[in-house]
Parts: sequence; structure tokens; C-alpha cells
Amino acid sequence: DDDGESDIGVVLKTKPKTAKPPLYKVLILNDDFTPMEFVVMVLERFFGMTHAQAFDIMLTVHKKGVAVVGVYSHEIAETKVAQVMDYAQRHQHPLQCTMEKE
Ligand code: NFA
Repeated sequence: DDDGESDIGVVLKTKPKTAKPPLYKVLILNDDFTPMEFVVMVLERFFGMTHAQAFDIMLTVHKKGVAVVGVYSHEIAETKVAQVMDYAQRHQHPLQCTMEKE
């Protein structure tokens, strides 16, 4: 510049024009009655886990009371929760599956 002032920049951050959709954690809750093998099967069937992954996560739920089993868009998370709740009910197990905003 020719006015004797030093040039100190100000960094301006612009908002991205497309907002990223919120993500939702899908959680499985422990209970005293659902068989361990049933939970493992649910995790394999609806969350695409290997048997070893599913067994590990099932044990985490069993010991800690709850675990995140996946993170999805609102629509996909709702579908997973509905599928698990329906499958558990059909097999007469009290297994609970829920979702919460990340
Ligand atoms: N706690 C259950 C049992 O001992 C197993 C279980 C694990 C249930 C994870 C629900 C979720 N049979």
C-alpha cells in the first residue's frame, strides 16, 4: 500500500453452500434375557459385521450396558432401529435398539 499502513490480513471463513446432514448413532442396549448368540446374529445381519467384530461388540454391550453399533443418516438409522426392533420382537427377545444425534 502507499498509505504507510502495514498489511495485516484477516482470514475469513465462508460457509459451505451445502450443509452436511446430521449423523445419528445407532445403539444396542444390554438386557438380562436376550441370548448372546442372538445379539451376535443381529450385528452380523443388520450392521454388516464379521462374526469376530459382532462378538466383540456384543461383549462390550453385555459388560458396559450400551455400545454404538453404527453411524448413519437419519433415514438409514431409523430403518436399522426398526429392523432390529421388529426382528427382536418376532423372536420374542427384549433387545432394545435406539438412535441419537451425534
Ligand atoms: N446380557 C445378555 C445375556 O447375558 C446378552 C446381551 C448382550 C443382551 C448384549 C443384549 C445385548 N444373555
